[in-house]
Amino acid sequence: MERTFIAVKPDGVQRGLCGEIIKRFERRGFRLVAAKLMRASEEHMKTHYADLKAAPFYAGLCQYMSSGPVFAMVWEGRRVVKLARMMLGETDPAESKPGSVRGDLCVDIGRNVIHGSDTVENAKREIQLWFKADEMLDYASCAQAWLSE
Ligand code: IDP
Ligand code: MG
Repeated sequence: MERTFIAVKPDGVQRGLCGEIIKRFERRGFRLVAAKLMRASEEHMKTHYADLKAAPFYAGLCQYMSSGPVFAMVWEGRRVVKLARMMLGETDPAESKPGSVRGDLCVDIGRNVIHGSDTVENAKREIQLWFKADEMLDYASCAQAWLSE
């Protein structure tokens, strides 16, 4: 079973979108294994976005991400990394289809309300960065038998 790291960014938390976003992942059939509201430091965000170090928006991005509470989550399910990215939409809300989180809930690439890991490998790295092993819960979901054949 695959896991991915999803975070409601500070703009999403401030705009009251945590519930809306959780709802979408729950009803798709994914299982929440960890969640916490936290204020990330700029250092933490620099590590998280290390691959974007050379981007012109890197400094502003790390400031924005540490400017208020982030709702960090780990979701589990079959092909969850890829399916979650589809649910997020494109990085730029203007390119995101209606029905996606970014296509429905935001307008600006610099305030695009949600983060989701882009590969299984990055998901592992990000989950380790944001959560300790004992913050993730293993439990059986009663829906599991009805989600896949
Ligand atoms: P992703 O979040 O869809 O994976 P990335 O390319 O990994 O997109 O970029 C990380 C984040 O950096 C984006 O979600 C967005 O918040 C921000 N970002 C990306 N491109 C731009 C830009 O051109 N201007 C401002 N912010 C950007
Ligand atoms: Mg990315």
